Order: sequence, then structure tokens, then C-alpha cells
Amino acid sequence: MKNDKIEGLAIFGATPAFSEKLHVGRPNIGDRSRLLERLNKILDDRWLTNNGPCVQEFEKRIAELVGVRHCVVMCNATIALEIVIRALGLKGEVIVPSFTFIATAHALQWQEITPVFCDIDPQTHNLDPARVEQMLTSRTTGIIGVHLWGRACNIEGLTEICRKHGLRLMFDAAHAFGCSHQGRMIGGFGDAEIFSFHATKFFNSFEGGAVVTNDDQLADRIRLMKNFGFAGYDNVSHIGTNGKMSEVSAAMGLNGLESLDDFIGVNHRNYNQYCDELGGIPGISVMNYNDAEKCNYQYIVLEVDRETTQVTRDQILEILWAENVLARRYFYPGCHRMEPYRSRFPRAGLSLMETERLADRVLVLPNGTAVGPNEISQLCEILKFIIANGELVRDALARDAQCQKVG
Ligand code: T4K
Repeated sequence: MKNDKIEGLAIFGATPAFSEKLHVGRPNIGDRSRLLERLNKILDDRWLTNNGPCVQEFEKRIAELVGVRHCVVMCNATIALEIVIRALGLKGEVIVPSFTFIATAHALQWQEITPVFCDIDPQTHNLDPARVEQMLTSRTTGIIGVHLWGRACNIEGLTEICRKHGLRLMFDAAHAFGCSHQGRMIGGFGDAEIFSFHATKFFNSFEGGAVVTNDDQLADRIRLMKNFGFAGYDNVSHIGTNGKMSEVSAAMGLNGLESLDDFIGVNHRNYNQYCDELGGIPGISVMNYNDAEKCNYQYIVLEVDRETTQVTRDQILEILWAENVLARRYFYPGCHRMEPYRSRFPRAGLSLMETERLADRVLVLPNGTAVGPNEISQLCEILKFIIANGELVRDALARDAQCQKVG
């Protein structure tokens, strides 16, 4: 903090603490010269897409790392979700959390399948199996669990429900690359799991995603579907789309794999620092990762209890943005409060109380190789100052808002 007075905050006119913006999803790059070598080779070989050598190597490396029989990489995780949903023959209704990125729900609705939003366990932020069971109807064909923040959802509970009711089970593992559950890598559970390698993920291929599965027939179908249904030259055996990953993306992915441990190491170090600096502050808590599992530690998730802090999560967000810290409210306001779901299911919130409560409390802070210890210290100082002066800050913000209204 520039001084110990609230006038030292940028929102009240001071210079922002950071001259450059601190982002939540700043991409990790890895070894740049090695990447450029790979890109040059792609250009020299003039093989740019359609199951080229980089894609094949990338798929092999991921399958090995995750310990699954099949990996099919794709242009992004949303298309991968859509293709798996179709390949599994889902229809009617599918149970999903509302507290997730909108792609989880859209991948269903895009195919005229109804996403039925189910509430979460407030401790894990993931689907609550007891509530899932209450949402089943005769139209339910499957469940999509999301391993939010890279923490495994209740895989055993969901598996048991699917077994009992003859449902398909897939996982949106967009956040969970490099993470494990009870010592087994995430990727090998359910009928299939989907990773995202989008630029904002700790491990990226610019844009990209992958389906991983141990089901040979499903993998065959997915491979056909992501390539227009082509089973060979001039032979289309299936309806399909274009979900292919380009060689450039696969090269970036291969490059990232070589630095995977470094990326995770930096995330872990940053996470520990956040925990140390913010631990014990009343009214805010840093979501914990289980160190006994493999974690990618990508998301630094803060929960704000406004009754204690006196300032709301949104006011803290506003103050941070003024300081050039672009924290985010993932996954506010919940899918059910976005279109087309808000209009289709106006009463959904009644059964999503934990989702709504959490969506109003969560703040995600910057992490990754673009954030260093000094920046984290400075950011935490600002947070500590806000909380220590909660009432003063709240009243000053209210006065400012009043002045703006009058002005
Ligand atoms: N399922 C789940 C549970 C997901 O979280 C996601 C994606 C998916 C499925 C679908 O996966 P993909 O089809 O995308 O592979 C971002 C990402 O676009 C999205 O991929 C991700 N989840 C979601 C959690 O976050 P936004 O709206 O936050 O993106 P944006 O552009 O605001 O970027 C976030 C921050 O990162 C900004 O502060 C800017 C910074 N940034 C971003 C990009 C793209 C950079 O510094 N450099 C960059 O290149 O959605």
C-alpha cells in the first residue's frame, strides 16, 4: 500500500499499485526457442493439419501421461464435449452443475439436449450426488460431472448412480489436466473425460482440447466424428464435424508438456504464498488443494464472507481492477442465470441455493508464470488492507456512488 489511508487505493484516485495489468489467465509459454524450432519444422515439412506428426505424438504423450488407452486431441474442449455427448448417444435430459463455465451446458443445448442444473456441495464446489439422484427423470440419459478447479468431483457417487440407473457418465475435466483422484490420474474415469488446452489454462496449445477414454469403440467413433466421418479417402461412414487440432497447436502442446512440471511448480509455489499471506484473515478463505493428490494448482479461489468483511466480493473486485489486478468472478452468475437457460428455467435458482451462494462469494486471483512473489505480496497487502478497513472502505465507496449519482 502506498500509505495506510484509504485514499491510497486507486479506486479513490491514487496511482494503481501495478503499472501493468495482472491477469488471471496469462498463458504459460515454455521454451520459446524449442517451440520456434518445432514451428519451423512444420513449415519446412508443409504438413499443417489433418492428423499430422505433431498431433500423433501429442496424443501418444497425453495417453501415456494420463494412463488411458486413447487420446483424441481436438480444436477446443467445447467441440470435444459436443462430440462425446453425440458419440455416447445422449439425448433428452442430462444432469450438469450450473456452477461451471457455460460451455458445459451449451455443448448439450447446442444439440437440443436439456441441461438439468443440479446443485453443488459447498465444500467441494462440485456436483452433490444426493441432489443428482433427486433430479433424475425418465428422460435422463446421462451425467456430466465437472472437476471444477482441478479437484475431482465425487466420481464414486456419480458412478454408482449411473450404474444403478443405466446412465452414461462423462466428465468435463477442462480444469483437471495433470490432476489425480485417489492416486489415479483424472482422465481415466467414466465413459470419457475432456481436457481443455485453451490459452488461459495452465497448460495450453493456443486453443485445444482432448478426449481421453479406455473405450475402444467410443474412441473409434469420436475419431470419425471429429473428421467429418471420413473412414478413408472418399468414404464417409458417419455424420461428423471438423474438430481437428492443427499442427501448430499440437507443437505448442508438445512444448508445454516438456515444461509441465515447471508450470505446476510455479503454480504450487504461488498457491502456498497466497495461503501463507491470506491465511487467518477473518472473512476470506483460500480454497485448499489436497497435497496428497497430484494437482495443477491453477486456480487461486478466494471466498469472501461479506458479513465479516463488510465489503462485498464485487466491491473487492472493483478495488482490485482499479489497481490493475484483473481478478475474476468465475463462474458468476451460474449457467442457469445466463441465456437461454434463464428464460427457459426461470425458477431453477430455487433448487440451486448453494450455487447461487457460492457464485456471490468467489473471486479468482492471478496465478502462473507471469506472476511473481513480489506481485503476490503486493496484491495480498491490498486485500489485507481492504479487509482490515472494511467499514471505512464500504462507507467511502457508498459516498463515491452517491456523489456520482448527484453529479
Ligand atoms: N469446461 C470448463 C469447465 C471450462 O472452464 C472451459 C473453458 C470449457 C469447458 C471450454 O474449454 P475451451 O472450449 O475454451 O477449450 C476463459 C477461457 O476462454 C475458457 O477456455 C475457460 N474455460 C474459462 C474458464 O476462461 P474468459 O471469458 O475468462 O476469457 P478471457 O478472454 O476473459 O481471458 C481470461 C484472462 O486471461 C483475461 O484477463 C485475459 C487473459 N488472457 C487471455 C487470453 C486468451 C491472456 O493474458 N492471454 C490470452 O491469450 O474464458
